[in-house]
Amino acid sequence: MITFANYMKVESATSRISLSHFIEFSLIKKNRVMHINSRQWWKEVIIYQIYPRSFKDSNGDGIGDLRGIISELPHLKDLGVDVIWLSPMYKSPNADNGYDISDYQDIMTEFGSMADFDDLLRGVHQQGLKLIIDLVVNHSSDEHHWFQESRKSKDNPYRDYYIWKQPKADGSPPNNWKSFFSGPAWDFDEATGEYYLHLFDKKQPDLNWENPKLRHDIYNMMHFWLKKGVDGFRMDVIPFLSKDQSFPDFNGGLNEYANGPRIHEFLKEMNQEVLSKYDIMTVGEGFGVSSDQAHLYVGQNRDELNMIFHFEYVSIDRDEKDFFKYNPNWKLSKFKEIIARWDKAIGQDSWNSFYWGNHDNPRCISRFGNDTPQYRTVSAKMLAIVLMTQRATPYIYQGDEIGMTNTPFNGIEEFNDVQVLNAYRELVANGATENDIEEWLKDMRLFTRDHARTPVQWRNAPNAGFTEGDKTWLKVNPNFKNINVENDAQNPDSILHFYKKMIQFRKNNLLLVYGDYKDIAPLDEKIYAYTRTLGDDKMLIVNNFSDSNINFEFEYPLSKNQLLISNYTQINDNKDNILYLKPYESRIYAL
Ligand code: ISL
Ligand code: CA
Repeated sequence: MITFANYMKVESATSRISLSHFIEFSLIKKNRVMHINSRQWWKEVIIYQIYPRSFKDSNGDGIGDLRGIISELPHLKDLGVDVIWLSPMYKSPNADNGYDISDYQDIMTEFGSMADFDDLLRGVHQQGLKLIIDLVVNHSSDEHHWFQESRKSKDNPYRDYYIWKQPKADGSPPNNWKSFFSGPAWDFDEATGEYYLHLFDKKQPDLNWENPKLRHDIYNMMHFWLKKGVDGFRMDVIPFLSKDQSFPDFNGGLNEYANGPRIHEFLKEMNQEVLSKYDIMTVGEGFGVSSDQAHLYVGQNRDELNMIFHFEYVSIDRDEKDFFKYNPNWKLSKFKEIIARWDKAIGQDSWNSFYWGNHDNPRCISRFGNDTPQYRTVSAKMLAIVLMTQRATPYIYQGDEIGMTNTPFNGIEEFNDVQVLNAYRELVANGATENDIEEWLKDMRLFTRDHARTPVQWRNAPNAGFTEGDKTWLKVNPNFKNINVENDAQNPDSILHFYKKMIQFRKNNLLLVYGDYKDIAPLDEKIYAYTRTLGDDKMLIVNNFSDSNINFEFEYPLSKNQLLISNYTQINDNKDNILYLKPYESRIYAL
């Protein structure tokens, strides 16, 4: 196997590159000059998401915490990632595991103290890494003092920090909006006789972004964290901040809350007041943002966000009408159409992100790969190749680097997620039979967010070495005896070592960051094949997304010494221009 030796050493991805937007950066490569428009550090990094509750417990209470993360920073350094995104670590009563914040400038008791956070940030920076934190400002907790005040009286100074409305004449809610976590999005509050809006749990009241005082307080809070030195934000359900002030009835689509009339005004204001003053990165959770709308959020001349996570390809196996129903008919061609359409929409003056999973989705190997013992390792490696060869910033979700899989959840008592528990309560309240519940549980077992939240499997030890205590807040996947970090670290052919290799491979090849993307077999239902091109350099990436052997015909014959990476140790020789691909085989060629 050859390395891409003809590439000059590029600057380390995290090194600071000019802030200005239309900088043209020249790379001298051999005797040619390669021009890369708008080179930015946040396009060149690899990001790793930590869900603190499930990452590592330091004090034996069965709940992950900040000191646990500190103890595993060497694992992340060794893996080779550049940036850590930390899911919420703020003070919270945990109705939604920290996505319900009761104090934006304090730390969740179970996770530690502000001193622990400062140590974590220092430790991250000492390792040469960066830390971005979650910004959850569509809603707060109902236990936030703003809401405690707000609900007291109609003339309380904090009343307008939230969205209060009169009941309809018959006493019913102001409109038909539904909560993502079951039931109406409105809750009646006896004290003042009005409803408040909550798009998520009733313990997550929506903040009123129409109120300039609220916006100002949020900006100050952001300055507080940025002055500490955090390197950016992942912004929770950011397209939801602005609401149509006529509060019209909706047809029930999940996307209808997104892209409200003032969203871009708010984001521009946030950028001007806060973001533009620091060398940081931002990624918005782009729920409900279509490829046509993407550039409005992330266009380089828009002064809003650097990139968003879109939902289209990660939702491809879900029923269009029911988010929690499996769509057995999803097609690889559709997946590829989505990737290509977004690539085009992003164009040369915006930027994109790519992720196979996060704390809201089942494990990617179980969805897009194959989690049977025979194919888990190769398919996980194939997904790593795809992740590291997209024209987008790659995000690795904790545990994916060792190929963690979905967990067998059985009865309702094994689930934890508010989304599942609320839905269950609603079913029971509506008189569902045991059979109805069993049917519904089938979908939950496929799609529950709990799959992503089981403790990270560190060792073949009680509770997977996640905790020294005798219990964990959510069950440990029973496959931890084989699937764990220690095992993978010892085995040179492991998924973990492959991730390390792919991370370095991406970092050594700016082509993989900036090169043009072209799908060369868009209609194939088993093969995902594309090229990346930068100047005179070109790579071909071929992936077999099926469990069968496939003969893939390329334009012309490829020789063995053009092969840069493969996820199999033994590969079949090509014959003429035919590649004989094994199940889930993935190869990268230099063209
Ligand atoms: O997770 C989902 C489906 O499985 C989505 O409906 C999810 O609620 C949506 O993507 C918004 O997610 C974000 O905001 C929520 C929080 O529960 C999620 O964890 C967070 O990523 C409310 O803050
Ligand atoms: Ca703990």
